[in-house]
Amino acid sequence: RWQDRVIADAERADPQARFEFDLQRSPVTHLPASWIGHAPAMRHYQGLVWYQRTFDATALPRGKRAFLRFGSADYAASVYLNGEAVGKHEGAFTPFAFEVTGLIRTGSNRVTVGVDSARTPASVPPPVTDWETYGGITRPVTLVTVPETFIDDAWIRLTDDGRIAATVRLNGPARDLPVRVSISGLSFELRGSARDGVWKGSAPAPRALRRWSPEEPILYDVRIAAGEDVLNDRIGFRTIEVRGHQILLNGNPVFLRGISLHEEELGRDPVRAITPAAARALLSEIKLGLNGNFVRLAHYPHSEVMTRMADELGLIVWSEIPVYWLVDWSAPATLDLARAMLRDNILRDRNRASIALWSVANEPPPGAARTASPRALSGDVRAPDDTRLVTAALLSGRKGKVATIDDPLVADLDVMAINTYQGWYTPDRLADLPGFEWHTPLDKPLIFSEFGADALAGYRDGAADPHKFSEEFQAEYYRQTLAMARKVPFLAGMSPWILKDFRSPRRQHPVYQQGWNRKGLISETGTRKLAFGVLAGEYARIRDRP
Ligand code: GCB
Repeated sequence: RWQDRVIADAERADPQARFEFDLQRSPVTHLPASWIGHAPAMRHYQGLVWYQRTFDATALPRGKRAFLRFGSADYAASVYLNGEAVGKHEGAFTPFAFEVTGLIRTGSNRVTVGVDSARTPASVPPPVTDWETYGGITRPVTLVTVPETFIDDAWIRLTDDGRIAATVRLNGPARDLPVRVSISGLSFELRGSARDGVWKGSAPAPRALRRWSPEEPILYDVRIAAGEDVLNDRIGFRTIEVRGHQILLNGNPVFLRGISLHEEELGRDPVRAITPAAARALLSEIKLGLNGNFVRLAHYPHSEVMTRMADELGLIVWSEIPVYWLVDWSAPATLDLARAMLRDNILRDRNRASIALWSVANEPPPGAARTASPRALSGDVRAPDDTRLVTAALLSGRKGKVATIDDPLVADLDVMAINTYQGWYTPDRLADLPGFEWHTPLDKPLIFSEFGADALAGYRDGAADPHKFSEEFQAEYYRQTLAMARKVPFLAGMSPWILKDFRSPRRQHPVYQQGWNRKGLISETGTRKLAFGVLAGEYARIRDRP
């Protein structure tokens, strides 16, 4: 399918020729998109789809290099240009780029991509998840042209001791180029010369620097120049650290008033097309509607559009890789894959001030064998990024009304995080929830990274003891769970499950779910349920307390 030929021409030239395929006469679609956006019947298709298009390129000037960059492809992709294989990638949520300098032609070029959405138990994530697999080329594809030696990576940040630091990595034959980092509006500049393709520099942050925060999400225009290459970015500067059981933003304790979010836009038929407008609509519900300052981007790295919008709107972000439920770690390649995802997520996003937490796992099942891999991942974070906190969403032990944070992984984390569903997945009465006690032997901050209950928007039940799936039940569940949360002295934040009802093929209750997980505080079309107001009220109270 990736041959560089026009099938109709081949058939005309040789009337005996027959092919199993003809991509040039296949249905046309617009990318980025997911299977379900191509055709509703493809919603649950798990397997291979071929894409092909031609594009014109002007002659690549001497000394320039060209790359094909994919924002993401779900789940595995093989890329071909003009009949030649250029590379493969596994993992649905991180970007990848292949060099095509020697292959790109002046004039017409043919790019062919096979995308396979099927996963195995050793995939990350494994086949069973509680969300939709949006197979396809779900984020933009770009042809990037750069100088022969270019800035491959530039990490610009504020350090805990008040300096602005830059690490710049070059790719190409010139290893010792002059490097210059400047921040407009601050008359700040760092200059130096790369050694063997790497340059590190720092200087005290100017007094005039205004730190990024949810209240003042200030971003600066930063210019990074090395040799002939220039990168421009918009970057905020802040510090995030832990002291005892507190999280400190810019040195001050902050309580994370958040909610979880899947990468799925509002509307009756989402296709996972995260435009700036779609991201703004979702994140504004959190920031303005819920009085929030925090979002857990579950359960995988979201589109760059989302993290950039969080920077702009002022929301602290939890970012995670899809180490979810039952990953089969028996093949060493699986841990390598998860490590690559974590690294690529960090490299993509470490200039985003909004991101405060890297999460390495969600509800890994108990057992020594499964702890080893998340533990290795938590150890990986600090080398590429020592300016953020490491966490993982775990389950707790329980005896009667005492819950104990006893997962051995917490010892490796900066911030403990617990998913808890008492009163929804357990027979506990809602009125008993405030009587729960939380224990931990460690002096670390805790986030309730999930709690929630399903409600179908519009299903109202005015009885004294409302039914599950009613808006009243969900609202009461929130009231009682929040009453429990208020009594946890080491609680530093929460991201209940979840802002919006989201597609999940495993949620098939014929009346209440019909393919949607209904734990949203808003419906898929944005209707706010009663519990929305309960959480918004609690967050206003926390925000305004002296
Ligand atoms: C969880 C999972 C999340 C599910 C949620 C639920 O613990 O982390 O992915 O969607 O519970 O609704 O059961």
